[in-house]
Amino acid sequence: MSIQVIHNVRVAAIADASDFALTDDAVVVIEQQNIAWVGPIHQLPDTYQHAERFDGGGGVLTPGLIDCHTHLVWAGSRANEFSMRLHGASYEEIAAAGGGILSTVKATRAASEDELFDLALVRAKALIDQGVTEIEIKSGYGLELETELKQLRVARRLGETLPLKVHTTFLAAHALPIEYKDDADGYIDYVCERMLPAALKEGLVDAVDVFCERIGFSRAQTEKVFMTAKSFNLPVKLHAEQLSDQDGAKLVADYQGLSADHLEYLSDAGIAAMAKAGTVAVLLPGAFYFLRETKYPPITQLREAGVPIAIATDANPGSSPIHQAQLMLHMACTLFRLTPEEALAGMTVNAAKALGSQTSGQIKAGMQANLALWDIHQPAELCYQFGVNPLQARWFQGRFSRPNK
Ligand code: DI6
Ligand code: FE
Repeated sequence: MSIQVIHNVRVAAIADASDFALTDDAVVVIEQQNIAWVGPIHQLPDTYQHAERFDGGGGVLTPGLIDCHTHLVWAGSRANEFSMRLHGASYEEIAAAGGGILSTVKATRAASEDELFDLALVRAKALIDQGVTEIEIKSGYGLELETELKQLRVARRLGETLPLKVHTTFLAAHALPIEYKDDADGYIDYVCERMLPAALKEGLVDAVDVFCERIGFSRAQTEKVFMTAKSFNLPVKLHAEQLSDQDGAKLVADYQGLSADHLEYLSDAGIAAMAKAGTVAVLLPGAFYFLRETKYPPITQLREAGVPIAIATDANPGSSPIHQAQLMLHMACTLFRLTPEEALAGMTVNAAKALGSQTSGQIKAGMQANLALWDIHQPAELCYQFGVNPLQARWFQGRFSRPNK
């Protein structure tokens, strides 16, 4: 049996933001793909005394980071829009010139599956080299059957090719395609009756998401998608309260949703419903920053209500063109005033919760051996600085690798 003993590390086990035990001079034992034992070196059981050892050099060992909200698979570029905005064009003018989500849809439809794979591969590798071992990837730039399937196949292929666990999310209800202009209900019927069953039949769907917003889909349309998802026993999540309060967080909580994401306009009723259902609040500081939002998610109230908080990149071409996990830890602290412990719990234990994973996000016996070793002395350093990558090594399901720097 393959056994690895990592010694000379400080282990941040991260059970949650308030239970952030740091064990000095610790040892983690990996057997095959899983963590078999964690503790201080003087308690290491005899059976592991003579196993192969890896010297962690006194660095900090955390669970591998988990990015629980990304839109990683897309083609084209929105750099021109970025530039147009900085030259004074309004959002409407850009949309009228074929911009916005629909411009990414056009490019994604035109790209082959291999082209999409190559584009997404670079982004996924960037995350891996920053200590990410698990991500979620959404569809939503196809808005018609073939392209939604193509995006989800690429997401699955990334998980098969890379040392990375990939969770797929079906987000066909992301925007209204031109083919259904003025017929949002008709599009939702197409999503529920044709697209979701087809994607499910190919084994491409782990969860279902909707963009519930004035410029997305209504609460009633969202509920229709949720009812369909539930009829297939699929978990749901929601882009909720990003630009306005649509009462979406309460809706997704009522469907026992895994997470409600964004949440700048979240109400007290939404918080109470999420707390009751155990729905995770996924905060996306990259989108907040890039869109130059001024309204903050209600962090204090979420904390007081005991809602688990996760942090993710929201990597996408329109509102968060950022593939930097460590930067999100930093921004969670600087923009949202999370403590470093909360930020790290947000990209480990709580991100695992947001993905419905029971076997990742913490360092304890029985969990998968997804680990990141950092050349730092205290975990807060991961949040404090960015731009210098302190990742020394990572283990994915027990497999060791070093980052490309
Ligand atoms: N909310 C967002 O911020 C992104 N999608 C969503 O539902 C925007 C995606 C894009 O502009 O391409
Ligand atoms: Fe998003």
